[in-house]
Order: sequence, then C-alpha cells, then structure tokens
Amino acid sequence: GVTAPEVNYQAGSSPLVDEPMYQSTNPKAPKMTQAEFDRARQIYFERCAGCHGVLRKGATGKPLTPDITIGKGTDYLKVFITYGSPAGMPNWGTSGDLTPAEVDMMARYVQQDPPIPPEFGMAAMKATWKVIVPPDQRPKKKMNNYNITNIFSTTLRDAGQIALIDGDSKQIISVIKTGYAVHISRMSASGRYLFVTGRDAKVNMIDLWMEHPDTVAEVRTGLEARSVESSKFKGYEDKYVISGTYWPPQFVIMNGDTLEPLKIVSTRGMVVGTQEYHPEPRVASIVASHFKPEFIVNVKETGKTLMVDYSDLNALKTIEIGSAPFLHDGGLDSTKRYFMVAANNSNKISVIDLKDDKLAAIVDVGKTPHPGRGANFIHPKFGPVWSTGDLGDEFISLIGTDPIKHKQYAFKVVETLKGQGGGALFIKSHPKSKHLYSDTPLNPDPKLSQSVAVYDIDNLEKGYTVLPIAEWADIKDDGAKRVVQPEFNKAGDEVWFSVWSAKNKESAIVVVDDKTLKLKAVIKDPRLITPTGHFNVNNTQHDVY
Ligand code: DHE
Repeated sequence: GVTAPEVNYQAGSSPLVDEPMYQSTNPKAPKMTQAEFDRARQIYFERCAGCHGVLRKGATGKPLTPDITIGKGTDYLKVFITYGSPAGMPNWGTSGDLTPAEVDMMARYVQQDPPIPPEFGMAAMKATWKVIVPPDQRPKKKMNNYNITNIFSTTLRDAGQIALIDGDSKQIISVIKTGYAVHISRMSASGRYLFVTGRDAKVNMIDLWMEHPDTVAEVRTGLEARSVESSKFKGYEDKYVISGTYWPPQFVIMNGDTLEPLKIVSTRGMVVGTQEYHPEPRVASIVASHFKPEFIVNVKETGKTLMVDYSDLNALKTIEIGSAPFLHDGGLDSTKRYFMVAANNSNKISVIDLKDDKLAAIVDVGKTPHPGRGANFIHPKFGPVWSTGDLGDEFISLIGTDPIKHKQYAFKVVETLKGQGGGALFIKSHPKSKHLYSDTPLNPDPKLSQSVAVYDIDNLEKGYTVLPIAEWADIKDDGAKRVVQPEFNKAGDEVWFSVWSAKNKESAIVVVDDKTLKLKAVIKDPRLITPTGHFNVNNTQHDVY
C-alpha cells in the first residue's frame, strides 16, 4: 500500500546515525552480533527515529522499549515491520525497503535496550564555537550594492548549503556552506544577520553587510536540531539568538553578535495531561515575541509552550503553557499578538497570547495540520484570519484572529476550504496579495505534488486554480520534482517555489507573478541542489506571511 504522507514526512534520516552511543545489552532480548547491532542501529536512525524517538519512547509512532517489545516477541515484530499497519506504520518488508534478513535484525534490535547518544553541554558547545570575523572587524555599513531586504536564503538541503539569491535580479549571489541537511533560515531584528540551522544543530551567522556576505560565526548547539530565532523585542534587537534541539532535548540562548553560548536549558519533563515523565521532548518551532523580551519555545512531546524571558539570563523566568501534543510548526497572526502552533498529533491549533502570556484557545482543525508559519489575510466576511493546510487530509482551515472587531469569529474555524489533496506542507499569502497559495509536496500523486492550488481571497467559494509549477520549470530529468514552499518577495507581487528533485537531478526555482498567476522566471543553476525552503529577508525579519 501507499504510506501516508505524515509517515513519509517524519521517517527522514537523523544526523545521530553517525554518533557514538553508549550501549548495554538486555539479557532477556534475542542474541545479536555486534555487526548486526551496529547495522540495525544505523537503519533505526535512518528510518525509524523520526516517529519512534531516539530513546524509542514513542512520538507519532508507538513506544518500542524492551518492556513492551520483548513481550511481543521476534515473530510478531517481524510481521509488523514487514506489512506495516493501518495506523501509519510503513510496510518496510513488502515495499522492498528492507530485506527479510534486515526485518529479522530490526525485530531483534528493538528488543535490546536503546543505545543512548551523548549529551551536549557547555564544554561541547564551546569546543565547536568559532568567531570567524569578530564584531569589531565587521563592516560599519553595508558594503555591497545588493538590495538586501529582498534577498532570499534558499535551503540546499542535501548539499548542506544555502544559496543567497538576489530577489531583484534573480541571480545567485553566493552559495554558503552550512550544517548538514540545512533546515531553516531566520533573520535578526535589524535585517543584517541571517541565521541558518542544520539538522546537525550547526548554526551559521551570516553578515549581509559584507561585500561578499558570508559566515561570521558558527557553533553547534547539540547533535540534532530544527529551529533558530533571534530576539526582536524593542531594546533587544540583535541581542540574543536561540537554538532549539531535538537531541539533546534542550535550547540554548547565545550572544547575538558572536553566537557565544550563554545559557542552556533542558526540556526533559512531564507530558501535558498524563503528567508522566518524557526523557526526550524535542524542541520544535521557536518565535521571538514583539510584545515582551521573550522567546516562545514549543516542545513537541510534552505539548508545552515555554515563554522564556531573556531579560535576565541569570534569573531566567519561564511561563509554561500546556496545550496538546505534539507541538510542531506555527506562526504569528497579522497583529503578532497570537502565536498559532500546530499540535499535529491532536489535530489542533493552540493559540498562545503573547501579550497576556496565556493560552487563548485550542482550535480543532483537520488531520495532522502543517501550517509552516501559516498564512494571514483579510477574509471578506470574517475579517482577519490565519490559515493552515493538513498533511493528513485535503482541507485548509481558516481561523478568525481578531477578538476585538470580529469577536464572534475569534479562534474558531470560520471556513474550511477544499484543497488539491493531502500531503500539504506550506501555505502563504502577503498583505499586498489577493491570493492564498497551498502546496502538496507529499501527496503520493505526482500531479498534485508537482503543482500548487491558488485561491482568490475575495472569491473563495469559487475554489482553486492549479498552477503546474514543475511543468513550468521544464525539467528533463525524471523523478520526484516536489513543489515546495510558496514565499513572497518583499513587494508582495511575486511568489517563489522550489522544484525539489533528487540530489543528482536538476532542480529549479519557479517565480510566479502574483497578479496574473503567470510564470515570471525560472531560476536554474547546477549549484541549486535539492532546494526546499526559501526565506525572503524582509518577510522573515518582519514576520510577514
Ligand atoms: Fe521541517 C520548519 C521539523 C521535515 C522543510 N521543520 C520546521 C520546523 C520544525 C521542523 C520543528 C519549525 C521551525 C521553526 O519555525 O522554528 N521538519 C521537521 C521534522 O522533524 C521533519 C518532520 C522530519 C525531519 O527529519 O526533519 C521535517 N521539513 C521537513 C522536510 O522534509 C522538508 C519539507 C524539507 C527539508 O528541507 O527537510 C522540511 N521545515 C521545512 C521548512 C521549514 C520547516 C521549509 C520552514 C517553514 C517556514 O516557513 O518557516
């Protein structure tokens, strides 16, 4: 059968695959040779850890600790791994991904005690920390002729690089080496520094004022990560940077000039609701508040949002708001007062009030919501709304976000749009645009994964127009060609999409004219290897989406 988009999304390889790990053997578990154990551990971190967790305590996937697995036994586990389950476990055997011998090995492996990756504290971070250009040797003003507010930082996922692309000329300014399998880019409040995190938790700080923008500082904050953000409250612009890690489960606040790690906080603790201990609550999205000197840190497995007050790092105050598991991605509403975060396993959006530091609402949406940062626009009937698509179904939920002038609609799903299909990851609009764009890169049907749906905001009842983005890219190579992540330019009159092919195949960036919905430009270059996310400097700096 076809594996659900949710599972494909999470079954990616973890950088922990290469880490040495402490291993104990469980005398009650079936025998394995050291070579089998090492190979099985590698397969586990390549395919299984994303859903079942590093310590196999379970997340989207079931817990797989020896107290459970030994009771099931090797034969039962082999059937499960071979055929999968309707609950979302892929059919690793019948799909041909694992050989019968590998299935047998994995069934024995998950009955052993989980090997534990090392911790990563201050000494480890300091050992990786490099200031390449110290603050006093950096330019005092912008030294290049680029319109840096309209630069795009494009993730070149499998190359471990980002491309800086001039949004005006569509030329690649430079390709900069970053961490392994880069995940996101974020901007400092001033618009000068770009921060990029790799999955291997390497953070690069890039100075856009240099004649040739490049890395001025770097550090590793852990062994696996997905998020980075910079302080944005008045008086604290460019002062701190925060990195959130999957392993170890923690976040670190760093000096905004040099990336010197200053304060590390563990996120291990109790799960909301059950109040049972979780040893591995991964840090997902982080956003900087515009209302207070706070970072909003979303912890996946515990279902908690931490509002971390950075005004005094020695007397760190944190407000903990429990909502629902597993908190993943999200974005601000148009006033920046509310943070809307997907509790993806609960099919909910939690609304966090950044002014009053409280939970404003929990909103039921479709199956496995995945907003990216979501999209804000003015609905002709319901006023300001924020929207999300779903990985698990074809719907888009519009949620009212104005408790003052549109109180009756606030934090309710006011309208549900039908999209192209499941497997949606990102949705986008812009204050200057009359359109809402939704991608479906993880839909199993190539027609849908290679195109996007566009809605006319003033005529939502008309349904969507399909833009055949991958076709427009005119890529001769065969293969996936997933169309991913709409992102506007600064002016809000162009939308950029990645056409994400395999590492050894041609990829492209397609630019669409937002007014006419016609093709405006195709950017192709041998250096554009596996482009996925792209981040416009102005829109990222000011949280415009
Ligand atoms: Fe992402 C954002 C985690 C797979 C592209 N991704 C995020 C965020 C998290 C996250 C926690 C929010 C960061 C923030 O806002 O601070 N992503 C994960 C995973 O754990 C997961 C499921 C599997 C994995 O092993 O990484 C995963 N993500 C993917 C992909 O397969 C994508 C499509 C391609 C890629 O580059 O790996 C992908 N994720 C993105 C992008 C963003 C993102 C482009 C930023 C969206 C934005 O608009 O800010």
